[in-house]
Amino acid sequence: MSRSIDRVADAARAAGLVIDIRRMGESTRTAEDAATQCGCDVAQIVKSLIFQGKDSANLYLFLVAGTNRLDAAKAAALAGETLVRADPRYIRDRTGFAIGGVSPIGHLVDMPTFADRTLVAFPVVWAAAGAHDAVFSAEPTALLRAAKAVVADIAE
Ligand code: 5CA
Repeated sequence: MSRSIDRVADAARAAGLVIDIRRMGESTRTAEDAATQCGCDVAQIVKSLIFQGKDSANLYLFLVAGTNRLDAAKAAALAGETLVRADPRYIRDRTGFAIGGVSPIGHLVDMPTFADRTLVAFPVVWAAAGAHDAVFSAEPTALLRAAKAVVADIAE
């Protein structure tokens, strides 16, 4: 297993979240790809979107249901500053995950985390596990607790 996947497994264990990380052997880079591989609705895929403060460069993690779009104004209000999409290399350096494999848990650094409240309605959700073909499923409330996410209205 890659170090990135190991970090996800370690973070889950530390949070008391029991997960089964699966390497699908096919791309799970996008929510659509992941839903195809997991055999679930796209809405049940947790997108892990990293934004940064326009001036501060602080990173923020937004966990968004696969069919929803992050509302920029709501996200900025929660962060308390104007946000811009983070640069892929900066994301990799600071989180330890490449885009397409960014997990909700196991980042190199802690960052304020906010979660789309529509996720909690599902019995199970699927999220990236640190690689382009790695995913895990979890009960959403338990996952969001492990991610230390503030559950909020963040979708458009
Ligand atoms: N593995 C899947 C879900 S399990 C996954 O990681 N999906 S994702 O939505 O969390 O990650 C892809 C997201 O990365 C895209 O929705 C997009 O918001 C973001 N992204 C894609 N390209 C870039 C880029 N060049 N710079 C910053 N963010 C990007």
